[in-house]
Amino acid sequence: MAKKVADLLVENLVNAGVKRLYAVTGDSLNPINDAVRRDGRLEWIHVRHEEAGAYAASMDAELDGIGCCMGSSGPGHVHLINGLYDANRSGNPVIAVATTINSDKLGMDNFQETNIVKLFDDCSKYCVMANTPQQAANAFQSAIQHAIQDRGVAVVGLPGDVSESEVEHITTADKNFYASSILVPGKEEMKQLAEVINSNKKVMLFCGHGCKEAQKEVMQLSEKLNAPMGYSFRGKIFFDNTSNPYAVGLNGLLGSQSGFKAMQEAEVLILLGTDFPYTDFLPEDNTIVQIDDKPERIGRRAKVDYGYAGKIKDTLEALLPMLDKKTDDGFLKDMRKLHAEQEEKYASYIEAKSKENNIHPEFVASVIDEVASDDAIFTVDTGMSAVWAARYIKGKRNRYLTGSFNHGSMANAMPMAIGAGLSRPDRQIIALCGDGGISMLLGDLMTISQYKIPVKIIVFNNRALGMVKLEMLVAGYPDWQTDMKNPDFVKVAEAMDIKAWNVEACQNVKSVLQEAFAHDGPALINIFTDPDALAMPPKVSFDHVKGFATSMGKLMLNGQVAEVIDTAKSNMKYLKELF
Ligand SMILES: Cc1ncc(C[n+]2csc(CCOP(=O)(O)OP(=O)(O)O)c2C)c(N)n1
Ligand SMILES: [Mg+2]
Repeated sequence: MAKKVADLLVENLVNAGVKRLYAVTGDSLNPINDAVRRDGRLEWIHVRHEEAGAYAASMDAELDGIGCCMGSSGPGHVHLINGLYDANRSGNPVIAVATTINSDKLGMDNFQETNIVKLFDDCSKYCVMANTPQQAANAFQSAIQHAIQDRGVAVVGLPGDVSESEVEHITTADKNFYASSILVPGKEEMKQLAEVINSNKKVMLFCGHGCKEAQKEVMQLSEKLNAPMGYSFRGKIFFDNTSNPYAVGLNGLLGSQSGFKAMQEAEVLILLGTDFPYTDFLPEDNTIVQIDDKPERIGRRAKVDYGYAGKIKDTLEALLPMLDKKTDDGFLKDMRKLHAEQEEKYASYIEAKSKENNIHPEFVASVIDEVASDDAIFTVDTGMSAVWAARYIKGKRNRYLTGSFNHGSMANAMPMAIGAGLSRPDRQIIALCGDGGISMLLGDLMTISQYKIPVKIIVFNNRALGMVKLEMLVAGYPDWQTDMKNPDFVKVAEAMDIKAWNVEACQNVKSVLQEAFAHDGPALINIFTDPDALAMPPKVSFDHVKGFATSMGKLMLNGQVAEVIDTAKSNMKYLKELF
């Protein structure tokens, strides 16, 4: 029986497990809008900016295995780009439907025309232009299958006239397959891996997001080897909890001395499911093992000696019985001691005195950690809130934390919270936003309001692009164009029918957060934080650098500050020593 292409698309999406899509309707997207409405099984979330929709779809995919967003002709789908980059780089299967002008008009620089394949090429794993109804019918199943199996974005370019046309005969499967397999290194490789570990004393594990399904096995490995366990930002929420006796912290720009040192001092460093990009923080002289289910990643960041293709869970299950128990826990104890000192140092930053409207963000983050539920889902903006989350948000029972950790885009936390809120209505969703970040996609607070998504939006309002401010000062630039005049975020939220609170004083942080978290509906908490809070390097006071940069009126490198700036700029060595 003949079927409309738009109806077939809806059917494919439903059969693949898609529950909702994010879009702004219009022109060539209208036939799909109509098909979704008539079918009734997909939820249509009308976002205010398509970029927010792409982030939200990415979050659906991260939590539920698949997500979907759509953009209408030209500017409509161009707006998806940044969120799709983020999804694609995070390994989140997202189907993006970019509808476009009628097929007979394509290729002649017509109104709202883009070259879809060229446009999305760099932010997708698969991109197909459905030029005819039959091609569209074939492309849907294939695009979804690519997104699932290649773990990324698949884009379908779909002219409006094609959507409205009918197809007679469908040759593809009418469903998609979440095909998974056991993935372990070969027999000889497993023997070699066990031998490397058994023949060395000091082993350290460094765990990334690839350990998500292997938390139990990673813990068993640490236990068997008395191995300190470090983690990347994407891996931290699975292991960074106070009851983990092996945790030694993060490494990298947001990391700690213990996370860094353990890596340097281990005889064997095992990188587990991590594509940790900060090569400056990785050691060069010890033996490095890397295991990843995407073997193309092996060796690209570090001087890896042994590389293996395997899922972390499968590989560790097979490996554990092949390993000898290590009884010497000296290395672990030393690193844990260092870790405890580091945690104490972080705790001392919380206690620093806050002035009115200059609440220490470290304190705020620690209170969030304290009052959030044990299975909260946190989304964090790129900027200083990521630093505070890295340091103060702990794993607890079943928490999850995510952000734009690969793409590094601002404004991600609020739209990601939209996706998390819709796909996990049973969980507490907390977005840690910068004031710069929330300003960027502010209109989508209205999406939260319209669909009554009960997320908690916390704005770290430091009236500045704080991270860039710091970055400029450390690099020796006077900070310029980093301050912001902000709207009254509480009034903005209230105008949008979102309950909101201002917090100007330290002593109110906890009670307001508790009240907002208990509120049965969306909430925004605008916290006036210290714009001069210093995240790194920890030994350099912000006033030092600021005084130097501004009072001179021009750059004069001298004394300690010159040394800091010079070294930080040239090779990060100084930063490393500070840790
Ligand atoms: C879309 C985008 N634009 C610019 C940047 C560069 N950048 C990174 S962090 C940052 C400042 C963020 O400011 P804010 O959201 O206020 O957070 P804060 O650091 O002050 O906590 C900027 C401009 C980016 N990462 N992404
Ligand atoms: Mg800011």
